[in-house]
Amino acid sequence: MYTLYYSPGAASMCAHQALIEVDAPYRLVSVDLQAGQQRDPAYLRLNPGGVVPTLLIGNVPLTETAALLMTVATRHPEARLAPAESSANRASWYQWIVYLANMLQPAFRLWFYPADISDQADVQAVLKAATCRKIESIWTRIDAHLLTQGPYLLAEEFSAADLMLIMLMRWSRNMPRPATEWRALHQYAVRMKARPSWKKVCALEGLTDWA
Ligand SMILES: N[C@@H](CCC(=O)N[C@@H](CS)C(=O)NCC(=O)O)C(=O)O
Repeated sequence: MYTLYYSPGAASMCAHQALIEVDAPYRLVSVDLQAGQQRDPAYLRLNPGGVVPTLLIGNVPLTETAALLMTVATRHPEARLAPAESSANRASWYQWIVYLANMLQPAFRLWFYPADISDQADVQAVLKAATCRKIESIWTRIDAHLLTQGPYLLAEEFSAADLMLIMLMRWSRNMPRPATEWRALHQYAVRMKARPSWKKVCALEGLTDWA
């Protein structure tokens, strides 16, 4: 039995969608980020960083979105969210998840939480502008990849890496240039949003803002 500590649309979303895809029994626990519940001492014992998501596997807490995603995919091989162990796609799968976790997700962290770096409004403005350019350059790279090697990150093989990408694309919806303004990314979003697991995770998390 899994327990996912989540907040609607936050980094927990792709792990939630993965749990739906693998059809595993799980329980959701809401963490109200606005109310600061992520800093409650009881929650910090599970996730010392004070962020969502946290996944309890039995009673053992696991943190870091990419780790949750890879763990759920690997524990449920029949759902085929992870390519076969020794396949070439398995290596690409690690590469894409680590790329998204190392390069794109931290850029979004700076975009949404510039106060992590500075309390000064002018510093935050410069940081956000630079971060916006960084995120857009990543969309350009992924768009070019999908254009020639799509339709998914691993060509014909849908995987957990796609769950992470579509979540991160959704985060750009209110940015000056959302990810869907890139042609291949737009088509990719249409494809990904048609998945029953996407519709279900949005319904369960009450998300109606990226139809
Ligand atoms: N590296 C962490 C980052 C998680 C993260 O930044 N989560 C955000 C929501 S998307 C959060 O909990 N923010 C609340 C806060 O920082 O107070 C992960 O991948 O799990």
